[in-house]
Amino acid sequence: MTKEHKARIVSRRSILGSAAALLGAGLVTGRAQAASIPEAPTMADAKTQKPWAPKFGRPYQPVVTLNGWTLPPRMNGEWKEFHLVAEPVVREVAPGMVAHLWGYNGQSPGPTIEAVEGDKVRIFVTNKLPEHTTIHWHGQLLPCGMDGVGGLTQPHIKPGKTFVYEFQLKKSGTFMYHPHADEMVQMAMGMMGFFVVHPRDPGFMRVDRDFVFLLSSYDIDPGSYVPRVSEMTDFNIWTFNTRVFPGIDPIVVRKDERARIRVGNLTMTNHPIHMHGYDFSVTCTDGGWVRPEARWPEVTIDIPVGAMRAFEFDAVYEGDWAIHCHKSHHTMNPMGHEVSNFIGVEKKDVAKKIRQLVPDYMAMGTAGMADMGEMEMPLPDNTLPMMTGFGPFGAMEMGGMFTVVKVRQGLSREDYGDPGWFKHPPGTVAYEWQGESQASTRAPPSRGAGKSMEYQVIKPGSRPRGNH
Ligand SMILES: [Cu+2]
Repeated sequence: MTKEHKARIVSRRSILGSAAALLGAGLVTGRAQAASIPEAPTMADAKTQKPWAPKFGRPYQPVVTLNGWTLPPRMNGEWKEFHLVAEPVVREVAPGMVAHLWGYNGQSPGPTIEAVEGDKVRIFVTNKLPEHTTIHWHGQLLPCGMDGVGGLTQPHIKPGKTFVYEFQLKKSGTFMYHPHADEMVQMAMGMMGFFVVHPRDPGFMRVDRDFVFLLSSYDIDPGSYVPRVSEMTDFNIWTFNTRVFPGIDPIVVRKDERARIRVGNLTMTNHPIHMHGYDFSVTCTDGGWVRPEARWPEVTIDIPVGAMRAFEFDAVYEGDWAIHCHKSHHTMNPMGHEVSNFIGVEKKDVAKKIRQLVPDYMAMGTAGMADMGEMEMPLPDNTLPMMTGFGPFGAMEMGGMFTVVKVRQGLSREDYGDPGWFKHPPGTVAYEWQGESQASTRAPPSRGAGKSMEYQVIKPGSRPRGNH
């Protein structure tokens, strides 16, 4: 555990009381009763924590959870033990707005569980919610009775009780966890987490940086704190790990490293995740790794509901590359969802009249909505601006499911901190046209750190190089 990780993780002993008190609840039986329940560390900080792996067990390259953290296990004989506490949490969705959700160990999403193929895991689940719950280990191959479907494969975990799940990890890959009890409410309230199983051979599918995040959505009315759980289609908060841009940390990659991004979708709709600047290979689904000959290239990967996709790229192009959901309403924050279209309508006089009745009234711009990105609108308490995020060139007009992949030369291997905005090499930024004389003095634009791109000249009748 790094010092930082340790400092941010809060011991729960003082909150939960002794393990003995929990054992007194009478639900932890048999093999587990011989030992005490492991600590259930908690986290209040919404910043991305550095990758972390325990000193014991098989070695692996840990993942980085975007605006999240990894749950430390403990070793008990041959079992790797974890303790998740299902409980109400307060999550900062972005500076200026908090949501009152349900999650695990102080956060929504819950901490990422990491272990290694072949590990025997024992996961204690304590229910501190006002209603019953279970946990389903989405994608894992396990005994049916460990599958976590309330009523079908186990009794529900009643409030105040602790259940134990025990299984051996059959295969490496990317999995999720979430309740299989009152799902409509519990998932709409933010109960979910990532479960990464690393390969037994640390050289298999090895990458230098490995990022994970979940897609989740909420319906929180401007000015309120708790999601409406009866909503089926009309959500207004679209998140990466229950954060919205500009509250989402950048994905920082050292130039020439190989990077993997794993995305799971626990919303009620699909999300086409688009990354700029690169083509990438889809290398893993929640069903397992994709064989090399079966991988396919993409610049946008559609993530279906209840599924996970991982893609990889060699970070050869420096820059600040946007990564976002391509459904444009998913890169908007709440105020964007009930705006009428006034393009082409001269509405100054109308707005003046409405403002006499509704003092804070502001209509969508006559030319579009871009002018709102720079406007400081009067907003109710605990509400995100509609479109936010300022870059080095002005307002980005992006919220929701959006962040930036920052590829930089000269970072240290452990450095995941925000390196600031990209310094573009001269002659590589789009510019305002100022007439013919200016054009003749400019060098042709190049991409990346001063290295010219190779252009292919295709003559009529010839076949382009590399055409399959
Ligand atoms: Cu989307």
